[in-house]
Amino acid sequence: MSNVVRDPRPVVRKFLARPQHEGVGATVRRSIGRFELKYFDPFLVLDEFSVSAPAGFPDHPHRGFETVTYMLQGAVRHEDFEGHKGTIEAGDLQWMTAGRGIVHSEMPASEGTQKGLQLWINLSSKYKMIEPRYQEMNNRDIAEASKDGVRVRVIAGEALGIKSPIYTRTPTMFLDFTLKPGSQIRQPIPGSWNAFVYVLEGDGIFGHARSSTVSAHHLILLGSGDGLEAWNRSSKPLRFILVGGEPLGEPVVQYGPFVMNSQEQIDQTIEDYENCTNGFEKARHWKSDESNVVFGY
Ligand code: FJE
Ligand code: FE
Repeated sequence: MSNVVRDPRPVVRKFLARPQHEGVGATVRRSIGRFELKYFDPFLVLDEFSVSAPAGFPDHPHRGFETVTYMLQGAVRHEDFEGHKGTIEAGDLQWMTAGRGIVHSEMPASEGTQKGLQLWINLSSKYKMIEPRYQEMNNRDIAEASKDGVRVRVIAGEALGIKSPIYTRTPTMFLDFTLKPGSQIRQPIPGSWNAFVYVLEGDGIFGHARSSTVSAHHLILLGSGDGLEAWNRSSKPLRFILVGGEPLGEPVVQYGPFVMNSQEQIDQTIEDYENCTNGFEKARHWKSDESNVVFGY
């Protein structure tokens, strides 16, 4: 990928992600996936979540897409129906390809408020029924580069000459930028991809030097061009994620945590989940450890 940005992408839409209730007692700021922005191909959901015990996301299924969990503060304990379990701590990444089916729980793992981002990336029709797969990285293993007041953590894709080892079944870039006051970036993005920025902290200028300021909890969609230009002209650090992905251009039929291409496939999925078939076999006798603790049985 060329390192030059000749045709910066403009900001075409802006959304404030207000808190809403999800899971059991949890709060999410949902930007993609809400009514005004149901789908931004290939992205289905972007949640900035906040959970404190005993709230959380107890036993639930997924099929047909990937969930990417990137922790910002605290920790979440994850456990699935195949016995895969672990704790995702601040700075850690879990890239889960649900494929034909995962049933799992995602619950707070420590005291206080656990915060993070969860992104749902759609899978192409030919990969919706693949075997589930996890790619996990600890905070210290995520590649980081710093230059001229800019720090980038490369979750997926490439930035400042550094590449992430994460394999993206749907071609995706996911970069976590922190800009010191007075600094700026130019980041190439493949021309045919959809791309957005979500601001985590501080105030930034995106797209063009004379654009208006964007503050925390805002999502901005980028228009066409070959990259992102962004500036921090404030007196505090600016932190945001830049995410881009190759659009699938396929029909999307969603029923909660099941995302397929047709209503028939959704009906089949509901049947598979109810009957524990076609990938949901192990759900028959499974219950997370957490569900015993939380509900006391
Ligand atoms: C889900 C409602 C949900 N955002 N962010 C319905 F809340 C969920 C779900 C999550 C979720 C989990 C974490 Cl750890 C972080 C999240 C939604 O689990 F899957 C459905 N279907
Ligand atoms: Fe989940």
